[in-house]
Amino acid sequence: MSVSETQVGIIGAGPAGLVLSHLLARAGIEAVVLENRSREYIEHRVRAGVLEQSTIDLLDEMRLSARLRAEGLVHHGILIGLEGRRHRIPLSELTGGRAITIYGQQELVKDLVAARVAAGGAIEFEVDDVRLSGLETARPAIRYLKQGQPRELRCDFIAGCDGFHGVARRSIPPGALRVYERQYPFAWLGILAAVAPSTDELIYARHERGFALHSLRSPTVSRLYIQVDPTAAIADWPDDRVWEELRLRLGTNDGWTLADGPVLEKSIALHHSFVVEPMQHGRLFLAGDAAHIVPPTGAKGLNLAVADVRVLARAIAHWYRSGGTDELNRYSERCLSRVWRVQEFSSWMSGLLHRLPGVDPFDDRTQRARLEWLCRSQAEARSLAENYVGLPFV
Ligand code: FAS
Ligand code: PHB
Repeated sequence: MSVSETQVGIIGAGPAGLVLSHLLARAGIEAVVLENRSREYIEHRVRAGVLEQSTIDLLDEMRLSARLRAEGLVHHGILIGLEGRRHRIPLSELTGGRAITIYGQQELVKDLVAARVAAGGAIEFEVDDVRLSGLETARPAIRYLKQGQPRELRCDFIAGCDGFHGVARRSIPPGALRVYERQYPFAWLGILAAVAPSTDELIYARHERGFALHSLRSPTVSRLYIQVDPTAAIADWPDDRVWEELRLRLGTNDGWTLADGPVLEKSIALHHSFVVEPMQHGRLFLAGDAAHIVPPTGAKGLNLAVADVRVLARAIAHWYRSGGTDELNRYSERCLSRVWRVQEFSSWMSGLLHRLPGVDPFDDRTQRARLEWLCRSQAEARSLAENYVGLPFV
């Protein structure tokens, strides 16, 4: 068994693990990232697409935003579609100039991996059978297989950035965590299409046939979602049917048309809210989807992962500088205040815009009235805008 030593062992090369490895390197702290997929795979995995102002500001500060600034699309508003009408929420006007940037998660992952490798950072891809031990000791360890060979990485801290299905959270004794969970009675079928977007800003549409979202990735690539039943299968949704449904749900009374094109990727994502408390167990710190999942309606998952590791990197750097554990001990509490704010906002957005199966006519009317109020009340629109562009980091 080959044994190696480092300061921080990071499991997972998603946005959480990669941003953490960069933040620690900036603080002069050594880290090793262990990822069970190939570099090729993680750099092509289609997921998020909306980056909050705070995420952008942090990537600027870390000098990791060059391509994002060059190719990302800055949006100062979003559109709400309701019964054939569109209403614009002027995000920047309502938030003192803050904005969102559209940039594919896989593009960000590509940039973060390239910069880490170029700086000589350690990322091990295609590791297997990752196992954690000694979490309640001063030198926890991560055992794993690399090309079938057993390895052990000893460290001061382990960062569990391995997503919802990862091994880190499952390494914590069951009774040590409180789990909060909510399943939603709908899912999103998402497509990536090689067609110029038919809108300059995101369209969130509430429709009696169900929710629809027109997002985008570039001037030539669109990203679109429709609400489907959680039991739906990709085979039920041939491309033509998807485009037809998008046209119906995004349609307006003013003759706007949706251009279609070749579908590059199609996937179904269930809507799920999940939070574990605390986000720490001994020397193991959970961050991102390993600790919490939000429904994508608020476009928050990736941004919350970045917010967590910003707090974690500062707490770990404080420990190496001063030996103080105060910031480490407050890691969970500090992250969870943002996590619950975002959970509330994301489930509010989901409840506002989706058609609930078997909905009671009274609830249907109040949902519509809530949406109409959002389109009329500047206070309501400002509340959405503040949450959507992302609350400043504290
Ligand atoms: P990730 O899941 O991104 O990364 C975890 C990494 O750990 C992965 O690379 C995985 O391969 C690796 N790993 C897992 N188990 C391991 C093990 N045992 N050993 C080693 N490595 C392991 N969020 C938004 O904000 N906006 C959106 O539009 C949006 N759309 C989404 C669409 C889909 C289909 C999905 C699934 C999610 C979407 N999200 C969206 C949420 C998503 O972006 C996540 O919040 C984000 O990827 C979280 O980042 P991480 O916590 O780094 O987890
Ligand atoms: C996306 O562009 O993929 C996207 C945008 C907004 C959301 C979710 C996903 O709420």
